[in-house]
Amino acid sequence: MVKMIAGNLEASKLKFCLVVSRFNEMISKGLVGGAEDCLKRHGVKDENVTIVWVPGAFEMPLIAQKLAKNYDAVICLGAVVRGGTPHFEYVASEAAKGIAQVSLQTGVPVIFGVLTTDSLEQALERSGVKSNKGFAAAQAAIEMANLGKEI
Ligand code: INI
Repeated sequence: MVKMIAGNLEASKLKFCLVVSRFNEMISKGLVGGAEDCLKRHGVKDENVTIVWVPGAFEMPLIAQKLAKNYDAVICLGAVVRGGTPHFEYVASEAAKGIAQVSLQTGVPVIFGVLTTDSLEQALERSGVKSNKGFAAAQAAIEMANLGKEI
């Protein structure tokens, strides 16, 4: 018989930290709203959610690393929007690599809720106007936190 394991979405006893980029702050605030909505709807208590603001997505990995041990999952939220220079590539790729590395090093799920878009319009669409990547990131955090305990 096949054994199947999937993380459940029960979150009333879990603790989360949101690491949020102040760069493109309006987008970030939309993502935070989506993440908070998701956590609340899955039973997470207000006192079990901490929000830490960082200057930009590039700074997320270090702060996530310092925080990880105190939480069931860390959710990184922000937006890297393509400009006319290669800066976008460096910031987006270091944020993605760093976040993955922190997750593997600490064993704590660190979720990549960072939009990487070609325009501000695309980022707006994905931070509440049409959909909300923050909500999806929080849901992934709950699932991964529970999956880590179940395996
Ligand atoms: N940081 C972001 O979070 N998003 C961006 O779009 C962005 N761009 O395009 O420059 C950005 N840059 C700042 C970067 O994350 C660092 O804060 C900065 O380089 C200082 O280390």
